[in-house]
Amino acid sequence: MIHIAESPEVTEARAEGRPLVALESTIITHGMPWPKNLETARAVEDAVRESGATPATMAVVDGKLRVGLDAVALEGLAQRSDVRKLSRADFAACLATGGTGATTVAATMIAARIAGIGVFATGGIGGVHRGAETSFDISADLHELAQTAVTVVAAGAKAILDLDKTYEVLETLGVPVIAYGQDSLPAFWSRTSPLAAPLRMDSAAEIARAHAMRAALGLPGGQLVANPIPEADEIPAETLAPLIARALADAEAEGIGQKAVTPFLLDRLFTLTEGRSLEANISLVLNNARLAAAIARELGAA
Ligand code: PSU
Repeated sequence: MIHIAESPEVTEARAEGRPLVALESTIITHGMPWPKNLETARAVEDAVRESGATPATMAVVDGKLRVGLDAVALEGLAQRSDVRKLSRADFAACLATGGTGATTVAATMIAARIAGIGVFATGGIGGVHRGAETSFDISADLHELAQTAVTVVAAGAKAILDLDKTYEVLETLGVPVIAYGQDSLPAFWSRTSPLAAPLRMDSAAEIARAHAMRAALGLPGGQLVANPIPEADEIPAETLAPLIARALADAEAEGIGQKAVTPFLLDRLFTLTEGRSLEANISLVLNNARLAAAIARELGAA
């Protein structure tokens, strides 16, 4: 039996048939430093509300799946340093053993499916790490996109990754990758990349119709919507490239591996960009939350 605890806001929205947007919690516990993590989590929820949908931030707290976190739970999670980072492999174990963990993209997709929520906003998905040909480090987020029917709005895959290989794997897995409003794929902190987008859509309504069509066809798996960061907040790829190279070299020198890699690299880039990478990250998550809310509103009509 899964213990699910829904926030009153989510229960009310569901009862009234209003649109819901799932949000993850790993970005809060492992992706941003305190207290910006809490401020951002609140601002992202508000962005969803202002765009006409209800936020459902997902987490596992003391063995219960929380669908929507109240103010106390959100703050508690943001302040704790002992929270696990949950993906598909350890989600059930955490629930079964009464543990507490934050949900990654993969685990949030599973939670959204259980809660009957079709769309989810995050910053950037995990993907194929650079050097994966020897380390085999590939995020479970990619396989989840292939299996779980949730539309994920992100600013693409994080640029610390090997973007070419990440999108190759998504293609192999049959995951639709849709660039929003442009022909190239965005690269998280930067609006564009040299990679052409496999699909382009210019409205939330089209994305919602494509989501519904996949369901009608009986296709498992979700869609990745790659939404470029707002222009004013982007960091040009040329500025970032040497800093990413340095952060990667530091990770290798310090022997950082597995689940610790992404949080380590994000933290190193925060220092190397003197905080600019965090401001960009916040801006893109807010932007994704607004688009996800627009898609959620359309999903009701699709
Ligand atoms: N988006 C962000 N910051 C983050 C993440 C997403 O802006 O920290 C998290 C998500 O939870 C994603 C995880 O699933 O990073 C990827 O981790 P890994 O590379 O270890 O799979």
